[in-house]
Amino acid sequence: MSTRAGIVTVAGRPNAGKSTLLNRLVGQHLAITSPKPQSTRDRIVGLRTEGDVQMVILDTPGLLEPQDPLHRAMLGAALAALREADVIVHVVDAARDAVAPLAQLAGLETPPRAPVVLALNKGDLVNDVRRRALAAEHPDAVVMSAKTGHGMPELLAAITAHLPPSPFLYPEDDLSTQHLRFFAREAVREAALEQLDEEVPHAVACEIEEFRESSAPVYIRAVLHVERDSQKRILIGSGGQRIKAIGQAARQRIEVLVGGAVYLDLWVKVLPNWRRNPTALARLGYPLPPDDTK
Ligand SMILES: Nc1nc2c(ncn2[C@@H]2O[C@H](COP(=O)(O)OP(=O)(O)O)[C@@H](O)[C@H]2O)c(=O)[nH]1
Ligand SMILES: [Mg+2]
Repeated sequence: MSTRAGIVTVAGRPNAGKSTLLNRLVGQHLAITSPKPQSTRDRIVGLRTEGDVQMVILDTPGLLEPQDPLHRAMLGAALAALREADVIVHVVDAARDAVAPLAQLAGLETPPRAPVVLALNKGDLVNDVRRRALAAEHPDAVVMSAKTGHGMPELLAAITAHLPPSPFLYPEDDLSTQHLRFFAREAVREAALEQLDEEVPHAVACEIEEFRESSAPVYIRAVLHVERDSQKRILIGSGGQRIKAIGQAARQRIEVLVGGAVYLDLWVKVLPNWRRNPTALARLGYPLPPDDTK
């Protein structure tokens, strides 16, 4: 049997539905999805193996003009994933955004090297008239919905057509190349994101200080870092209610990922201005790109 395999980078503006698409392609909730923008901060790797095709899917932070060093790290991660791609899936929120060239969104002088499949997402939110207009205007695009699964066969076929012949790169049963520890961090961050409003979610980072997979229940000590005391108080909530709710939701998610009981020891600490501090960014998993000169 001749197989195909390669790197499929999912890119686009914030909130287009990239992480929802990664989760659908993998068949498991690996990446944080949220109506709040900028929930994805670094690249998430998902694997999809079906029949004779293996996709190494890279979910990326949304392409946007960086406002601070954290954003520069996020953009750097997205651009690196574009450079690695065999195929790029450019996800557009068809209900909200106009279709702009990916190079323009990414601030690139030349288009990316890899072929681009245009995925007009949130098709479930557009009416038939607009759907027909979109299809006429972008005949090569796939109108789809990462939420409902509509259009997935067409999208998979369009991606597969660009994948090179190659042996599989990872074991067929693997869902990711990243470790549970990474996804535990993301699960805690996702639970925090859901419980917080306004600007606070952007100031939250999670660090897994200890991950003892061999103990039963699995023992995890996690710290939620915020930038200011006022944010710490919000995160803890009156009588510790909010942090308790975050911990409970996060634990349940991690238990699905590890397939067993988890003890989550969750702390909140202030790490002043971490979003602007290159050393703190690197420690929290968001290193600035090597060519960052600002
Ligand atoms: N109605 C609808 N909502 C979607 C679809 N795909 C994603 N969303 C929602 O759009 C928001 C942003 O999704 P997310 O995957 O986090 O976007 P990302 O920032 O591009 O990764 C979330 O609230 C998703 O539930 C879709 O096909 N239809
Ligand atoms: Mg995302």
